[in-house]
Amino acid sequence: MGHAICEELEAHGEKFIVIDKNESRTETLRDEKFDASVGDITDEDLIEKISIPPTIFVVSSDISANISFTERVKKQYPNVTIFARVADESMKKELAKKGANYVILSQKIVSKVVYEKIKKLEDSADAQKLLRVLKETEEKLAIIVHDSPDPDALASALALKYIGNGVNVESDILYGKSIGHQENRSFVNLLNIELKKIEDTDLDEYDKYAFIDTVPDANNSVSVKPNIIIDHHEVTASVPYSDFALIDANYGSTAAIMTKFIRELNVDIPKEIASALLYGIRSDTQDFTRDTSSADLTAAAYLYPHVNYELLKQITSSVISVGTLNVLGDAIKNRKMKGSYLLSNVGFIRDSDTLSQAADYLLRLEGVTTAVVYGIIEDSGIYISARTKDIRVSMGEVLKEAFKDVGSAGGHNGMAAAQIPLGIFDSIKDKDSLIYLCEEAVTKRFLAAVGAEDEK
Ligand SMILES: [Mn+2]
Repeated sequence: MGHAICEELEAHGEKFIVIDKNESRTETLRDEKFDASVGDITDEDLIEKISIPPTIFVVSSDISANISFTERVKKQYPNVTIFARVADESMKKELAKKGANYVILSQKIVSKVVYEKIKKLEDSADAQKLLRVLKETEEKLAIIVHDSPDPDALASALALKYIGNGVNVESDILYGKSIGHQENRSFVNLLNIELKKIEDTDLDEYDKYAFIDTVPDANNSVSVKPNIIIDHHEVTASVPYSDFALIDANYGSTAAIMTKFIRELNVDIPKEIASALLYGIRSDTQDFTRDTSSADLTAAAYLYPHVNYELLKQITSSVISVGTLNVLGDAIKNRKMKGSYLLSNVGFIRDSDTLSQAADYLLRLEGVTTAVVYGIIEDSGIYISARTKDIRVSMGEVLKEAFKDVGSAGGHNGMAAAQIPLGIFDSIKDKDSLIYLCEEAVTKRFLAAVGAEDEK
């Protein structure tokens, strides 16, 4: 029976260890590349010898040994989930009394069913753990989103605030810089999302900090010890320890992760939250066309019946601002082509969100596979936004390669952004010279990074 379970877990890519008292069987398991070691569950010290995982299958053929082992584990580790094997129905009760969460009748074992049960259990364990950490908040929780929060970040923050409210935890949503994109602004206004700017808040007012759709030290302007981190971006640098972390790049959006929590916690979902989350999923996955996982689709399907469509429509049909239109105009006018690379310098701008919209737009131009739009924000830095249709390159990696030694960069395969502080151009006071030098620096570094400097 143990072997069937191993195969099932292996097939799902789960990590596990096998303990068997029979040495030659352990050998065989190792030959099959399972992580197996010799150990006997009747050995009173076994629990001390192995590190106890969150889920254990106790499926030896010695039923009374299964029962006593279950009892011993549960005494020391009441939170461990145990699947234990019994011989017949009559022993089910006894095992349940000893603390087994699930009882497997040897003749009825269907490993697939068992696996599905664990998966559900693990999932709800995540949501329960999040709730436990939230409940530990004594003063107030700070929910920190990235500097220029997008609908995914804001919807997810809203959902966390809502889950917190349910257990009497007060929280504020904090952001660093600006909400530039007009769609994001109307998202905030229509949903009445209350936001605080980090520079206007005293971070000491809070005793717990949650990072949502971002991780500490990435694209946000705070350095506090995180308690909660929920994100779906690929993280390359090490993330500081937190009481609760779910960072999973398999999700196309953080909103899908938050939807999963709401489902698992079995709480009602208000229409505004459902609408916000659905909008977040749709915008991060570009209407399910980019980095979409089945989890995003499942979450969306769950949200649909709870959504306020009128509200969604209002957000989507928001008007384009004059500022954005001007940047778009400049981006079109100043575009330069190098092979299928389009680069456009839009000069001085007020907010960096307009760059990504311009890059998105220019990517639609015939013959363009990659669009890079950049501009300068006074007293701040050079902002660069890049988009590509070329599936062979990762824009995130390209921008890192190009600008990491003079600034910061990051992103996904198809889209990325970078920033260069103006410090290096400090001595240049004349705006036109600055625009020229910025163009030279960005173009040269970008083309070198993609290996296109000599292409004409
Ligand atoms: Mn996101």
